[in-house]
Amino acid sequence: MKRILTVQDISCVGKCSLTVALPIISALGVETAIIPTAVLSTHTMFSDFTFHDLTDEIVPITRHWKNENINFDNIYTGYLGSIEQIALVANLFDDFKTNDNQIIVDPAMADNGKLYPAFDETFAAKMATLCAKADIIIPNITEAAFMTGMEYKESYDETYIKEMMQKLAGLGANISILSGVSFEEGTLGVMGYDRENDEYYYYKHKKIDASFHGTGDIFASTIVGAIANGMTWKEAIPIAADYTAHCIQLTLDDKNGRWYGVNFEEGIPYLLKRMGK
Ligand code: PXL
Repeated sequence: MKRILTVQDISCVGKCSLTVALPIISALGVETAIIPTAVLSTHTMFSDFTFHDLTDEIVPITRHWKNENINFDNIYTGYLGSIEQIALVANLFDDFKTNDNQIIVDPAMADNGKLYPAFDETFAAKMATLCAKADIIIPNITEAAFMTGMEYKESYDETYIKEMMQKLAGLGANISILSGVSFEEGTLGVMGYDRENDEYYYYKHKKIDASFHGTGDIFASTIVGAIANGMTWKEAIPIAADYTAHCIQLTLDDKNGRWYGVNFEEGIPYLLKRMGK
């Protein structure tokens, strides 16, 4: 069995970060070790959320693992609680990188043109330095704009997106996977770029007109689970994009739902089928 490590917060209610990554990656048959970066009562789109920082735990946890010779087939980071945590996670990458494993960074910090409440531009610049240490990065367009210094646009053409892919590649990771890319009304997709082979790959599906929290985490977790299962990034993209869209549709279909995130749970059988499991 493959073992990955994911480093992100626990939002106790809200269906994002670890409460999404753990079940999805585990369902794909991959052992999922965690480092919780913080415990929050809810994600930060609620008001008055509590926040308990766990920065001080990161070094003791990783030191223990080093002593036990524990290693990981992939290391996947998401929402990090502070600039200090970014520096500690960069050290963690140095400690646990091998010739065979891949580091995957979702710079979860912004959406719809805006940084999440806890972050500022200094944080975004520091996150760009973490992306430099990754093999694969999975930003959305807002996060990419903050990290590349490009203007955030809601309507754009292929030239804008390709420039963004080049600038993302310039941060240092070999594979960049940009979510939320739409070139025409009614469709939404994902643009991937492989720097080594100078190769673009675009995948699109029907756009569902609804926006929910945690969908970026579902998308990134599925990419990680698929890659841990031996898929290439290009094989992983359609499955992750379609599964995310499927979960959004399931959420909309349940008229009585009290949704804080999307219904990824009832979509798991679909995901397993798509994975050939
Ligand atoms: O889904 C990203 C995310 C993760 N963790 C926390 C968040 C968010 C988005 O708002 O607030 C705490």
